Amino acid sequence: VKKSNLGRLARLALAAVLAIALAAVASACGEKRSTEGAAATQTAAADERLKITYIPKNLGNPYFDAVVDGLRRAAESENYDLEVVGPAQAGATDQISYIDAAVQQRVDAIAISPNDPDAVAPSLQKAMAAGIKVVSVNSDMNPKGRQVAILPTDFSRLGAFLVELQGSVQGDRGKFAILSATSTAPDQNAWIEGVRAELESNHRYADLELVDVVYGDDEPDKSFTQTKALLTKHKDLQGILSPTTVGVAAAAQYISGTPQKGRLALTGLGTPDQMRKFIDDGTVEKFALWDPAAEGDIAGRLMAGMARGTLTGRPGETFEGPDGQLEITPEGQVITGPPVEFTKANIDDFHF
Ligand code: RAM
Repeated sequence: VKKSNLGRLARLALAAVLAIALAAVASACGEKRSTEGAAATQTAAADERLKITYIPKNLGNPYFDAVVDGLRRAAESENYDLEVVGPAQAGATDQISYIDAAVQQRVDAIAISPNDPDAVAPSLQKAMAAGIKVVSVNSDMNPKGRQVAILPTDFSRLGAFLVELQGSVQGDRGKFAILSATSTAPDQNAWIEGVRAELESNHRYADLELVDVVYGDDEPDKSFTQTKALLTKHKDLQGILSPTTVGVAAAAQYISGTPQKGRLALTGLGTPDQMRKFIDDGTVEKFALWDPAAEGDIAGRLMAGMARGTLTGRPGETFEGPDGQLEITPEGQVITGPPVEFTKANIDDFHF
């Protein structure tokens, strides 16, 4: 064998070894891919304990703690372990690393309260491609990123509801501003749009004027400062509507220490536990919310059913919720329930 042939043989041998190695890697990948593919259609056994991850907008917000209570309630009957992870702040891209980590851990399902309708969608698409069930909780998002969206209430009616609430505390007239959460929050933005539509279309509110929308980012300090700034900027402001539990509590905190207490018409969506003292001291006459735990409970039942293959998560499907039958709408949404108004008369009946 000539030297040159030796070299050629060596190269051939190396190529063969490489080919075998590559084939092995490819087959391993193929196996992995087919496992994933199988997971995408196959389901967990009826008695298997599932792993579910919930990613709230941010940690430390009592509203999402109540959603977690509902998810934990469902965990008992649905037999799953729940992990709650999320960012400290509710920025548009802050949840992505938590989604990716849940995919790495091969959880059975992910529930997320998205901080942005699109930013989280690509990571959630990867999760679904790996066979993980994905539901959006508290708002919808880009439908490519989720299978079902659990809405806390009927979004098509909430705008009118909030205007009626605001109108009722300021006599359907005068200027008011909105103190929202983050500027990208899909739930908040849908509701603000609904408020504007109602103001424009309903003659009853011809004298009620929305003059500003500001963002407290669901941070108490920033929401407090934004309230103060609103009152400085608009000397004739008569009301503030804050459709976020963090915002309305922080605004009440600020207003309660000013001569505007009891005069400025402040209302919004708050938790009874955070707002009780402001109802008691007259800073707020009334506010509203639904039961955040109910949507957590619904999400838990739905995800477990989808992971076990007893539910598909497709439009038109019905399933048993905590308070009766629920149906997935043609848009792939599940609507939890109507809002409740809280006043001095009933607030002590509610604890969350
Ligand atoms: C806040 C969040 C959430 C909203 C509730 C009412 O905690 O911003 O988006 O639904 O309040």
